Amino acid sequence: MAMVDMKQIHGLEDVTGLLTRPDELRQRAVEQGCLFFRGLLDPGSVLEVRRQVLGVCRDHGWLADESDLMDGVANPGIRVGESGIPSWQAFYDDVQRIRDFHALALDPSMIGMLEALFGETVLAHSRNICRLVFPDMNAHSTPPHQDNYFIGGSDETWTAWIPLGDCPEELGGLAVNRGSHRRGMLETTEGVGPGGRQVYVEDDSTWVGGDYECGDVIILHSLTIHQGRDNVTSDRLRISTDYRYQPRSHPVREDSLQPHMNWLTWDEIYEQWDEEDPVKYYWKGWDLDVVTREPR
Ligand SMILES: O=C(O)CCC(=O)C(=O)O
Repeated sequence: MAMVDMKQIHGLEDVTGLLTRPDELRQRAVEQGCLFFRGLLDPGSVLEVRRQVLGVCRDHGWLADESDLMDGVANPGIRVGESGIPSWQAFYDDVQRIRDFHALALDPSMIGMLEALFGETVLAHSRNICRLVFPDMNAHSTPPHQDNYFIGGSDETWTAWIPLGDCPEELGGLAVNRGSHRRGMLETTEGVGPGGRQVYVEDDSTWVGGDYECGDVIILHSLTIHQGRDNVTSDRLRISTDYRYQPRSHPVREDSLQPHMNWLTWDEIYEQWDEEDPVKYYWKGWDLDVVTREPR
C-alpha cells in the first residue's frame, strides 16, 4: 500500500477568518506548514472543471455506462493507475488541453489568498497537475513525500490541493503531516504510487485530513509531508488538482513553468484555445529569476 498508516488524524480547521489578519495567517503557516480554507473557490467554477475532466474520462471509456457524468462512477471493467502507459498518457494529454483546468489555478480568490500569505506578488507555476484515482487501486495512492524534492527552486513554494467536487474521506482526500516542514529536507527513497518517491514518517506524527467539500482548498509548504488517502469507495473516481505558487521575487526552476509530464508542448496544449486567451503564457514577460535544474 502506498499510503502509510496514520495514528492521529485531526480534522480540517478553517482559517478563512485569518485572511483579513495576514500576520496571524503567516504565523499559522510557519507553525503548521499547511492552511485549510473552506469554500475559498466558487463551487460552480470547480464543478465546471470536474465536468470537463469527467468528459475526458467518458471519451476514454472510463465511466460506467448509463451513469450520470458528474457522479464519476468508474467503468467496472477498467482500472488505470497514473503511469506512462499509453491509455493513461492519452487521457492525461486530453486533460492538459482543458483551458479551464489551467484557468482555475489563476482564480482571483486563490491569488488573493496567496498574496496575503506571501505579502508580495504571486507566481503561479504553470505546471498544473490533475490526479485521478480509481477505486480498488490502493497501490496508486500517493505515498508520503515532500514536494520540494520535485519542485526545487524556492522552499517558499506552496501547493494548493483542490478536490474537483465533494471529497468525503472514503474517496481518499489529501492528508497532511502537520508541522513536518520544520524537519527540513528529508531523505527521499523509492516509493510506490504517483511520484514514485517517499519519505519516512514517524509513527507519532500528527496528520490533518477529513471530508473536503467542493470549493475547499488546502495549501501546504514545499517541505510539508503529505500523502493521498486510499479511495475505498466501491465505484467512484477521485479527481483533484495540484497547483503551485511562490513569491514572484524568489527563484523558480525552469521545469515548474513547463507542462506537467512534458508529453505535450504548450503550443499543443493551447491549440484549440482562443488566440487572445490571457491564460496562455501568462508568465511570459514577467521579470522572473528562472534557475536551471541541477542533475541529481
Ligand atoms: O492527490 C494526491 O493523491 C496527492 C497529490 C500530491 O501530493 C502531489 O501532487 O504532490
